[in-house]
Amino acid sequence: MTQLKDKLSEKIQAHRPRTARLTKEFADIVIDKVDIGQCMGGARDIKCLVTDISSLDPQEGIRFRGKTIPETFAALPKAAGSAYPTVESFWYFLLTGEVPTQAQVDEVVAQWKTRQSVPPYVFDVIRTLPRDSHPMAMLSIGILALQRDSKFAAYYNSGKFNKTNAWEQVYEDASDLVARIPVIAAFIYNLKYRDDKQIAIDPKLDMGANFAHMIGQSEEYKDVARMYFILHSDHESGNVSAHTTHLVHSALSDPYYAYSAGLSGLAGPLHGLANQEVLSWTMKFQEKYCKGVEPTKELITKALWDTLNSGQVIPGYGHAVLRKTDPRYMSQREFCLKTPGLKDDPLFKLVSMIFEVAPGVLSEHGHTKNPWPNVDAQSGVIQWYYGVKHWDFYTVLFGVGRALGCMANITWDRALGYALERPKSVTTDMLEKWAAEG
Ligand code: FAM
Repeated sequence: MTQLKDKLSEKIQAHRPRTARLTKEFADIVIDKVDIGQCMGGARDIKCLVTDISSLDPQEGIRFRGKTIPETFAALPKAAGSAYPTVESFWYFLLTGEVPTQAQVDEVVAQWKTRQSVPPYVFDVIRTLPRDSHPMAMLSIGILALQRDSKFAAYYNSGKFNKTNAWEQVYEDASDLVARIPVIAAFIYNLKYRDDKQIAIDPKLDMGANFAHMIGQSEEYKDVARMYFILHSDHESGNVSAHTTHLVHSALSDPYYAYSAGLSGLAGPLHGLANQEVLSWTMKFQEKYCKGVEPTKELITKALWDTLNSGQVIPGYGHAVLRKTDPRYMSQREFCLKTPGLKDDPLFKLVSMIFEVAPGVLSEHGHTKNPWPNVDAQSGVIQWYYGVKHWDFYTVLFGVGRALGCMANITWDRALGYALERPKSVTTDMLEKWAAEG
């Protein structure tokens, strides 16, 4: 047992009586009601999922294990010589809710080194795909290919399956998956955009630093990777990628099946693909409106209206839950403002100008409930500045980070024995009958 698994086991034992009591003694306490609008409108806001990994307040934004983003960054041990924590320290924190000591972080870093080697057949499978396949399809397929090695699936098939201990095998798969996904992502990046010039893992580096190294990036990018993966990790469990992962795992499909499905959801333009769409929108804007002229607020306003009038959404703006500027947006903006060079970068200035104009345009348009920017409105700018200019790769970066939250969630799902998910459907006839009855 590692210190992390030990601590997790202790936390799980302490938590189990709480959920058992809720199920046994309070199952019929009503906490919400469902109206026809929610039934037709994507189950928005219905309180029927449980997670303790993170929680999302519409005004304040995300808290990881009770801590805001600045509190999380301040509390966790930092990578050597860096202002940001290692991803490994964050993983310990997400799983257990406790801030690890440096020794506990070092153990996770060492553990991930033993887990991160990806079987060669996974690379073969990805290599077989047409080179112009979307990198998210490649990533989802790569994760799915790893299913052959699932310890949870092997345990289920062993004939000794025991519900109480099953979480341990989910934890093993989850730990392998989070250690391996950056290696697969770096392979895809090099395959598609660096003429297949692959770079070997550096066993001395933590996860974020090693990812930067593997895609041939600069020293400064190491903190970008750490920050990016942590910020994108979790956003409650009702968003498409987290919910899909939870749903698929609720059928006892192993973590590889579950996260491959989650990644397929993340690849949608209303979800994780928005970060690529933001860059694409901004570049098209420059191309169409700014040939030889500086962007102005008037030009941006015109471009935003043109987009809305053509029936498209403004990517990077709006949110299903948030009702103010996403603190993940602000955290990345602060990174830009404190990074010499980046704060004067023309693309950052343009995105900042869009931030000044878009909320007003969206409010006047009057459709969206939230005219403020979300995480995706800012993230591409940083990648672009550091030379990661293939924006169809941006959602892959999101997917590497989101693995942390999804894997922490399903480890706890199994530990607490959460049920097979099976909401009830109704027909239009039923809804019309209830509508007529008032
Ligand atoms: N531009 C134009 N219209 C928008 C809009 C935007 N950015 N955001 C919402 N709307 C419209 C929406 O299409 C809907 O229109 P209709 O009534 O005509 O169908 C109306 O406003 C009400 O939508 P809502 O209740 O405010 O938002 P939803 O909860 O339905 O959808 C989002 C939430 C995020 C899908 C939506 O705001 C959107 O499409 N945003 C642009 C895409 C984007 O940035 N996605 C990334 C979200 C991010 F946080 C993530 O998951 N990574």
